[in-house]
Amino acid sequence: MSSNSFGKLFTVTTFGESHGPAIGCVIDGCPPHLALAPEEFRTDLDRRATGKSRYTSQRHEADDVEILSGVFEGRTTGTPIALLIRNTDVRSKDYNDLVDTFRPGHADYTYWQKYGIRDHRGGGRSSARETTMRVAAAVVAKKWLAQHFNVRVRGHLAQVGALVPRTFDWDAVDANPFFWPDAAMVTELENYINALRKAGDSVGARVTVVADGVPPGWGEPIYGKLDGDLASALMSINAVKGVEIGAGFRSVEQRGSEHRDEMTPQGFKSNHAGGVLGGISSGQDIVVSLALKPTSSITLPGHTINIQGEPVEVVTTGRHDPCVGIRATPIAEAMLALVLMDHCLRFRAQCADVVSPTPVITRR
Ligand code: EPS
Repeated sequence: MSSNSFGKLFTVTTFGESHGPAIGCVIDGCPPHLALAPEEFRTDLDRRATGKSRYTSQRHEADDVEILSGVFEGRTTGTPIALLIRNTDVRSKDYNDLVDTFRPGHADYTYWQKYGIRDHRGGGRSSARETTMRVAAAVVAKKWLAQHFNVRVRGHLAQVGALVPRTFDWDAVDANPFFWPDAAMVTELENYINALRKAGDSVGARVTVVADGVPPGWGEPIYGKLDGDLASALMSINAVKGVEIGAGFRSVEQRGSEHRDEMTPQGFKSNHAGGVLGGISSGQDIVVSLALKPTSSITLPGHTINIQGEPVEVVTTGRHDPCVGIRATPIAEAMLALVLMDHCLRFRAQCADVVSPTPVITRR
């Protein structure tokens, strides 16, 4: 009932709370013989972490991964891989005023109404801290997919408030704290976020993730559609309010003559489908965008109620992100990689020996 696991053949279960002793995950179904060491988690966990720039929450977590099981002499064994990260920088007193008050726009109210009990410290289980384990699990998936299929999963911030990149360069993305693809705009972005923080407010964002190298055939035709599972996985990230595959909502204004991705022996002429046709990968890039809402924890006073249902004013103090979208790129990449890994294994289970007479046409 609690839905802390996802995936069918490559399953990931996460556990832990933001201010508890530790967070962790169990990955089940990972193929054996993949070399895996604790240091390999460092790069992606650092890309996702708080406190790496002035533009995110100043909580400084060590994010050191302990591999508790599933790896023997540096290789996965095919048994469940348990990963643990101990929380090292909790400051629970920031949450003392929230014991019986619900932050508007937050999960405080719904958790309380559903369970009648909640860990108010750091948002407990509803905190973005949980996404650390998704990123850790995806390190395993990304590595296996790259080794076996040359699949590469990348992402970037595509919009912050009204700001959109004016140029695009993948090389710029990891060279600034925003995962922003237009290096010339980074100062503008810095000023924008600084002003926002000063005003005690927050803003929404758009993140785009892309996987290349995915062969045709991954995904299932009806209830296990690749795009359906991607939408579900990406929507499960904190603060996500919308997911688009390919042209997404732009499809509304398109004509069929524009949207259909015409095919030639040399390849597809466009990729409005975002690499998925009929729920199954086409061999084109998988392209997914997500809309993240503005952080609800802001220092501007707002109206809310307490657990008695009385009106109160709330001001959220503590170490919050003025734009959660800034840190969402590695998390979105992780969910894309995890869904692809699961569908890759599902494809192998049913269709690995299918031979198509038609050559795979080149990706666009
Ligand atoms: C978060 C609030 C902040 C962030 C946290 C997510 O936590 P705290 O109030 O305990 O400082 O730092 O993010 C992380 C710790 C993380 O690793 O992503 C929230 O309300 O979701």
